[in-house]
Amino acid sequence: MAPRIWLNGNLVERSEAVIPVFDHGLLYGDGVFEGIRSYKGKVFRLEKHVRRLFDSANGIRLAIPWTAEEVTEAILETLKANPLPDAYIRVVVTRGEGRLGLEPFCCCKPNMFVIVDKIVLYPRELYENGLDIITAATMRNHPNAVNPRLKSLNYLNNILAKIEAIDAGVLEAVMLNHLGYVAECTGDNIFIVMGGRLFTPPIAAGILEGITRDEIIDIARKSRVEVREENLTRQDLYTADECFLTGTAAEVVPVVRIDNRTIGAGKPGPLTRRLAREFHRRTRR
Ligand code: PXG
Repeated sequence: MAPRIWLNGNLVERSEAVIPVFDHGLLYGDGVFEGIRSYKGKVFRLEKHVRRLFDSANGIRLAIPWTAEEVTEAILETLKANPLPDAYIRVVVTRGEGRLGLEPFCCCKPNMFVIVDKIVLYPRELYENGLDIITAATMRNHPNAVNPRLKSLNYLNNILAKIEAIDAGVLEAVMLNHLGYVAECTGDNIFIVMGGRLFTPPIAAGILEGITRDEIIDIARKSRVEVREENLTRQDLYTADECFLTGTAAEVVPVVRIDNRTIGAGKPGPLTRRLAREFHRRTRR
């Protein structure tokens, strides 16, 4: 069955799901989005994703003309129309159609759409063997520019870092912030294990407050693993016992090489495996 897209209140065929070329989401990347997953037909942490969508919109002074309940309903309705056991849900709200020129408030009606599809970010064997990543020269957005906490439609900065990764023959890149500390990867948060403790950069390092990140912190603390949100340097990554990435699409991905330095034993570590297993359990129950 062809996918059906929710567009401004209607479920339409893919060929009819079109956005005008004068939409500022397209002209200027002026808009926000969410990437959500469902497992066995049940949406994981839907409330948190909807809240973050509204927080992102608020950050760019975009008033979503639907309530949080209506957005939630739209997501569930689209999922029902596209029955996939494990789905990826993309919610996008653009500034809407306007004139040429940056002025956002001439766009009087935001466009919103919801796509339900499949997503595969990394090949299956990488979850067993671990990922090889690099540090990108492109730095993460300064928090006083477009704050990385906003999931905006303007991901070019991260795309530039992703291109660096691809050029280097790997799949992902870690980005540093304006102070040179580790921020996050292009679409995932980063964690390391050192001496049995879990470390991850704080939100103030200029990162997206990942919903998977929160989940992993919670799982670790509940199993009495000490978690520290601290500034990390590249050298901290190189000397870590274990390293892994977290994200809605990627879930928990072990990292075994960074800038050609082998991390720990060069294979996914025991705490990484344990946290990944528990995360898997939480998403499917
Ligand atoms: N950092 C960045 C920059 C992200 O874009 C994460 C961290 C992880 O956050 P969550 O809340 O997902 O744990 C993200 C999330 C996609 C896609 O289509 C990207 C993300 C999530 C889902 C899909 O590329 N990024």
